[in-house]
Amino acid sequence: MEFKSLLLDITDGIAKLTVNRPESLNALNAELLSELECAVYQLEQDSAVKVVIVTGAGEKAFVAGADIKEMSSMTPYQAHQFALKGQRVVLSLQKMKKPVIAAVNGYALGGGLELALACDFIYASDKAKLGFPEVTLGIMPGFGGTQNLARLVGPGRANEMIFSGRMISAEKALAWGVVNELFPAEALLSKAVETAATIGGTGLIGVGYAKDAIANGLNMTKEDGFRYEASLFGVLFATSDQREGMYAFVEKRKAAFSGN
Ligand code: DAK
Repeated sequence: MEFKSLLLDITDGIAKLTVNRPESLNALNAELLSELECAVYQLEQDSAVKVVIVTGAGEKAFVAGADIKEMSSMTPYQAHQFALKGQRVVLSLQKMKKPVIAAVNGYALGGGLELALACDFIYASDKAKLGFPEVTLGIMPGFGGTQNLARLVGPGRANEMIFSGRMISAEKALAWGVVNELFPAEALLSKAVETAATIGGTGLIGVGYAKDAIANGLNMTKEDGFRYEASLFGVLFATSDQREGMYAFVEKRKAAFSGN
């Protein structure tokens, strides 16, 4: 599918998905959300794609939120459809079996921060600013932000960010654990690609199952989480990757994983 507001580059198993509406600081309008929904589905199905990186075009913004100009004149029905679409995007991204890295190159606000939080982890530029300005618009986060942020940083910090609507600096986002690591803007993407390549060189069935265990385990008691982890661990012993990984170690060679 041809995209109007998304750029998609797939090189060496790494898909770089760039939100591309720099004139609106990459704000998410309904059309862009539809494109994101298609892109996520396409990337999940494409066996050539091992790892996904989500970023924003231009130097200023990752995504400055949902498109306020478009939202301002929505009917309740359109707003409902918009909300459902946005939630589908965030949920499908979050449920992807493949690892997804957000490279936050500038403002990540509202729905934009929610998009980043739906990824498996976030790298950011040291100039990035993150926040949930929704309350300043008379609304609240609605693409999973209240849930994902509170799980990541705890209720106190999530409450402060969401109730005040204030942006936090990249340094604070790092200190609070919203982002994993900061890089100078010009190095951000290459660092994300470097990590994506490291992940892409491993046994990706194991990575996918670990992602499943971490995400679903967070909603279980610890005991149930351990039990779930053990079942997934056992299933991996039915894969070629497990045999290849272990034989390669014993034979002192680099494993050649097939993803089977
Ligand atoms: N929407 C539309 N246009 C935007 C935009 C946005 N979110 N953010 C920036 N732009 C546009 C600006 O209007 C401007 O366009 P022109 O005036 O040139 O035509 C252009 O991008 C450049 O922006 P600025 O001139 O404002 O640039 P500055 O450097 O002065 O300021 C800024 C940068 C990021 C501080 C500022 O643009 C800003 O405050 N932007 C709005 C940020 C914001 O409030 N974001 C949150 C949006 S609310 C839902 C679930 C989720 C959501 C909604 C519903 N349901 C479940 C129902 C999500 C809501 C949100 O994300």
